[in-house]
Amino acid sequence: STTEQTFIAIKPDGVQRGLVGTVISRFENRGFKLVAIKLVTPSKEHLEKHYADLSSKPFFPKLITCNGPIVATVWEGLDAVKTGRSIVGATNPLASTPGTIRGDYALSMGRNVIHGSDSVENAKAEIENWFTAEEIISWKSHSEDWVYE
Ligand code: DAT
Ligand code: MG
Repeated sequence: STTEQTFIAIKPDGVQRGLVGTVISRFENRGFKLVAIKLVTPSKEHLEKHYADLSSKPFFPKLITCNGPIVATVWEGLDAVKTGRSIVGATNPLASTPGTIRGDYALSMGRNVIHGSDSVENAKAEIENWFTAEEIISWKSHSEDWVYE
């Protein structure tokens, strides 16, 4: 549906490299609506919760190491989760197609610039983990009738 939401975060490497505007532009340009955004330096506990599914992986300690601010965002639109993942690209940037964010701006797994939710269910949980209900803004975009027929 056109009100599906996904959690997209620009990771510390993306923030450091000045890719915040680029990432936001790609989602805006595609037609998605920004409904939440903040710059935040997450705690280890917060990252542990975010990456809980991966707690048994050998690279988990690295994942939950706080190495600077991230930009947390929520985007709304048609098929936002799946389309968001296709904008993000494959987990390993070397396997990401040019035209995706990782395929255009990254080379290594631990520096892959961006996070995107992988299912509607996980998106809901991630949005809740990063934002309060009041931080999710409901608004009507003037483009809506021109993005959707
Ligand atoms: P994605 O970010 O594409 O959803 P994921 O959820 O499987 O991928 O993993 C989360 C992050 O963990 C990923 O963006 C980069 C890191 N990661 C995943 N697999 C890895 C691996 N085999 N070695 C090192 N880092 C890895
Ligand atoms: Mg993932």
